[in-house]
Amino acid sequence: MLILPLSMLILLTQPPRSLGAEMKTYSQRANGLPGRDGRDGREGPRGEKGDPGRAGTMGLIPCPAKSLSATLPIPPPPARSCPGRPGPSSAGSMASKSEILTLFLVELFPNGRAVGEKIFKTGGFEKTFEDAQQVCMQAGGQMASPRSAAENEALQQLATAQNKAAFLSMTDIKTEGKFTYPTGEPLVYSNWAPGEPNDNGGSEDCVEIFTNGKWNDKNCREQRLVVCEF
Ligand SMILES: [Ca+2]
Ligand SMILES: [Ca+2]
Repeated sequence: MLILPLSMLILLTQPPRSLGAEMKTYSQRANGLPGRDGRDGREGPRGEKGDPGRAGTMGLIPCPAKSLSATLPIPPPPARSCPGRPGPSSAGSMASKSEILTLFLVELFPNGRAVGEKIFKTGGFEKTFEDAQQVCMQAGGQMASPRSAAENEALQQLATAQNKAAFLSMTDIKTEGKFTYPTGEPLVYSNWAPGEPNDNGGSEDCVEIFTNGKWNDKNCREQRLVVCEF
């Protein structure tokens, strides 16, 4: 009879702490899992204006304009880079000379002609021999002195283009009948028209070239087309 009261005594004397812990565990198992995240909220108000950015890098330097580009069909340079300088090779040098020659011939057209190393150019106006001499000298040249058929033909073309006879540099002022260049040297080439020179009226000491290329001695005070040579 003593056993039962003892077991009851043990049961009654269990610490109350363990019973509270068991109840707490039960309580946790009874709650649900955390729910899913909610939807995003509405857009907030506009922020303040930001600071200005840093300075950008320097742009490309524009290509220098080509001379005579306005009169020649030279294509515009590439938009993003400038053409480089001609290289030191012989091919680059020849291309450059060719370009210079083209510009030179364009500059002469239509009032100039290049024959060998000589250049003839007319101002398109007429003057007396003395005035023509001065005009050509002031331009750094002298009056036309054709010394070959090729040079004479170039002068004929200029006279034909202007439809005017032109004065040449030679005269027989010093000795009648003996035509010389301004240097005093006698003629090395001539293309006289039939019956010329005739010193008509005893007063023809200058020379004109007709549009057909033939020469005639003429009075120096007449006015003829000015053609200089350089
Ligand atoms: Ca004469
Ligand atoms: Ca004559």
